[in-house]
Amino acid sequence: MTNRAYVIAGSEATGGAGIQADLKAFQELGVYGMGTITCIVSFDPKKDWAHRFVPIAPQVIADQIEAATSCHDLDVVKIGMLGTPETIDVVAEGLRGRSWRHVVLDPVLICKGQEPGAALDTDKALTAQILPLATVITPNHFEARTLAGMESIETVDDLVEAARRIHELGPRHVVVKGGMELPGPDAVDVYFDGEETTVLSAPKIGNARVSGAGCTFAAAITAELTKGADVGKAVEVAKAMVREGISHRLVTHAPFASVTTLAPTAG
Ligand code: PXL
Repeated sequence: MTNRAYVIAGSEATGGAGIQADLKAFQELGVYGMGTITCIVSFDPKKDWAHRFVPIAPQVIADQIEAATSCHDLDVVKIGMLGTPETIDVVAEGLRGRSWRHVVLDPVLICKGQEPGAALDTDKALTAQILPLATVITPNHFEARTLAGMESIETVDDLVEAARRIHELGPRHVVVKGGMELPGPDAVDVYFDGEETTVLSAPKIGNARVSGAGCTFAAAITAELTKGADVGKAVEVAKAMVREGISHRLVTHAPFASVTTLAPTAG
């Protein structure tokens, strides 16, 4: 396990999403993982599992980035939930301080439980500061609508249009995840590399969103890029892995199931 992958993301205390899912995906795909925690999310079972959100102090984030990047030669990083404009400032500065072969951005836009006003500032800061540094971005349906400025995304053509618009914001590789949100029997993702569009389609499993699927998807892409795969191949492996993880999801006491992190089986 000589390939090293890095993630800067939030902790999600139930283990389904966030940096917990990221590090499990890294391990499962055979890369050595290390992480910088940006915030701590603890769902509240007394309040319908609402998000309790605590940001980590910016200096502590800077310290973690310093420790990880001084200890290891890293050239691929995944960015997950950041959560506040202050966090975005310090992470953007950390990223700018070195050259990356790939920055994989899962643009986690709004966390329930945050002040709506603060979330708006956070979305703006993410778009202004982190998006231009990303080489790969993996927005879900809601994030794609927000970033592309589209009122609705209902068809595969809409997904393609969203991917093209988001590409113009900077990232060379855009994967828009249709997930459960598009009508029809298939979960459809669209990958656009600036020239070619690839539609990835697989039958939906169940009819509910599964916690941690997006985190695992971007983490798996990151792990594969670390090992030298090209983005198209990395996206394929990630889609297969999330499918496997959704079919083996954990039923929990919360109203959502949690993805498990299993390497895709051959074939
Ligand atoms: O799945 C999005 C996500 C990412 N990161 C953290 C989270 C969540 C959703 O709850 O808590 C830390």
